Amino acid sequence: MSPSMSFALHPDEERGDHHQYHRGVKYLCEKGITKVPAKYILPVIERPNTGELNGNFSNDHDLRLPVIDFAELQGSNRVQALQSLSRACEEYGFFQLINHGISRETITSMVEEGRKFFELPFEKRSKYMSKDMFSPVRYGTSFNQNKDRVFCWRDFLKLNCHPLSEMLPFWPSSPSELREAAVNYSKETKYLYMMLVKAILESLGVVENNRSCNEKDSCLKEFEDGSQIIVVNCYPSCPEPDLTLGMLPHSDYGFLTLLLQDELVKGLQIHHRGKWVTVEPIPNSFVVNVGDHLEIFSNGRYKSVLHRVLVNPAKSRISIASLHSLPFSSTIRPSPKLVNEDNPKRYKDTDFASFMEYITTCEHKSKNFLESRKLTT
Ligand SMILES: O=C(O)CCC(=O)C(=O)O
Repeated sequence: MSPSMSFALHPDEERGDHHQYHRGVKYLCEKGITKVPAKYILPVIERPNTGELNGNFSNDHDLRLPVIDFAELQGSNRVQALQSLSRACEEYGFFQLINHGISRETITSMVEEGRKFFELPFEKRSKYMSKDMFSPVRYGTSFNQNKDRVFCWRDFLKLNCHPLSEMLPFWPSSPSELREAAVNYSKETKYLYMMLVKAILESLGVVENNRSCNEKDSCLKEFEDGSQIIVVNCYPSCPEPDLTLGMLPHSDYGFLTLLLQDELVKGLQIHHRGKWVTVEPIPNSFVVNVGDHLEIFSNGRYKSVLHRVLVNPAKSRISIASLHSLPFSSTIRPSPKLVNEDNPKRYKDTDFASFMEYITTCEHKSKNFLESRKLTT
């Protein structure tokens, strides 16, 4: 029996356009599938455990990412904390942030309301399906469901958060507490992001010290007015997790991503020193990663690193990413302070429109967008 024949779908759903897969993985699971349909089966070379076939076999060991203590960064140990931050962004492109100051209640409510959203009947969730990347709310599946040849084992809810007061009325009104939870979460993660931006600019030597750059300074104004998108990722348990991925290898397009991991179910892997390694979640922390825009801004000093998501045979997993960048209308370029004769400009100027054009015309694979922005010397 072919994998796609392994569960019964209503004849209306067995349409040549693979209509049913656009309803998402949760929907398929609710139908009681026991095998992964062909639409989700990756070519052997791209599967999670392909050994040394493609030279990037999974490591048995979990990776403890560098840990940055936010309290130290904001306190008397700032100089040392900035050095650790800088090393983490150069060597890993990732770090775990502890003592971040966001209340447990804000985090728990966001996770719980996000989870409840995916438990709504499909008809309620599907009201928010949209192809418009700028929509205030977007429910969908895979990575780019209009382009992906093979689908990822993931459904998502994306909430555009900027400007908050204009976006909020469009967000889902059910579950009833979702809007309030997401507003609190977006405000608190934005504050944390701004504090991290200050630290990153300082660690790069773009501003001299903490005091020379506060919210009113023009150097931060563009970041303050920047884009923020909250993505609730839902990865249902998968009957054959070796055949598929929750997310294919990708880098994040923005400046920084603040990622809340499921504390009980691992899944995030980063590509580190030629191997895929699993990130060990630390309770009550954020995984923070450098995005393409920060790699460009830092003229290549900080690295936007490939990551992917494994799925679990027994448990579903929720993660929440808060993606931050400059305004959609801004041009991203290497900071002039980081370009000189010894360190020439390594990336072309870029803008959000060229990224959008890229992802709507190509299958978004690996970090090709960033590669396309590199200047060859
Ligand atoms: O689920 C995760 O841990 C990672 C999610 C992710 O990579 C993303 O949202 O871009």
